[in-house]
Amino acid sequence: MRIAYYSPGPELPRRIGLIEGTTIRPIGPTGTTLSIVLFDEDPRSILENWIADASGDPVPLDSVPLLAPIDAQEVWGAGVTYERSKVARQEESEQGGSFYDLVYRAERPELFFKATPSRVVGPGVPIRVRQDTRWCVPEPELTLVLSPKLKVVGYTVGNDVSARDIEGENPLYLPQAKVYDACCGLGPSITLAHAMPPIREVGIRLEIERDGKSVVDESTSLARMARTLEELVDWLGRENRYPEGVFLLTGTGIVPPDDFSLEPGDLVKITVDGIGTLVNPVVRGPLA
Ligand code: DO4
Ligand code: MG
Repeated sequence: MRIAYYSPGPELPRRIGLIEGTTIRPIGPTGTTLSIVLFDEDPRSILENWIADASGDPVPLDSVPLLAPIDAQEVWGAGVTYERSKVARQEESEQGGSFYDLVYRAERPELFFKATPSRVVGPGVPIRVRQDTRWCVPEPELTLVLSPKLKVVGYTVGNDVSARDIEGENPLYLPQAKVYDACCGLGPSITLAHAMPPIREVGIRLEIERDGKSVVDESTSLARMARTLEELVDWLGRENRYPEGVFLLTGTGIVPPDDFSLEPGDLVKITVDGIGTLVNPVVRGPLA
């Protein structure tokens, strides 16, 4: 079962839709929110009830804009959860290298605040390269959609856009490398937990096109993650509550070659098995 936020037309409020093949149809009352689904003890049942009662017609998926599947939730990230990420950080950081090795092996994972909903962009909306970086990469990450009680309600695709030169200069600059306007892509939809393939078999692919040509095409699998999703969620919930639910990006296992940096005009495509492909163009410069 895949759901998404979409815009049914200009001036109309966003709706939650059920994706069925190449169509989407509205479910739930107008004005309902993802928070309402997440608050429910049994999100699957609430959606199944809405589906049973749905009276709106399905429309072709490509005829309506899908929106970022978030409303009031915080977005957090886990880091250095794959060996590839650990090695890349050690290479980019002259003095902080050992911190990454330590955190890769430590019981406590790296968890960081990534974005408020207003800093998140949805499918087709540009992600931004900071104006003060020369080395910026997308990070394709399986993303957990968690209820206020930290139950995994579903999964979406996340892009933890990061400035490698800023975080490499000094690990204390991490928040500036990671958190700024349009620093995070989410979407295109949420696959409910019961409908996902077995998690360790899930593949993640990162494709980047420049001037219509493929310049990056790399894949990994959740089997390569050095931690379990359960332990990441457990640590996320220590000493923090998330009254609206929370998104957790679970770390990147793909890092483009060191001579690669995103440029304006690039197209970033991230595919996660069982969810779909999140596509975002890239911009740099002041916000519109
Ligand atoms: O420590 C830097 C951030 C790591 C990260 O975002 C990742 O591994 O995905
Ligand atoms: Mg990351």
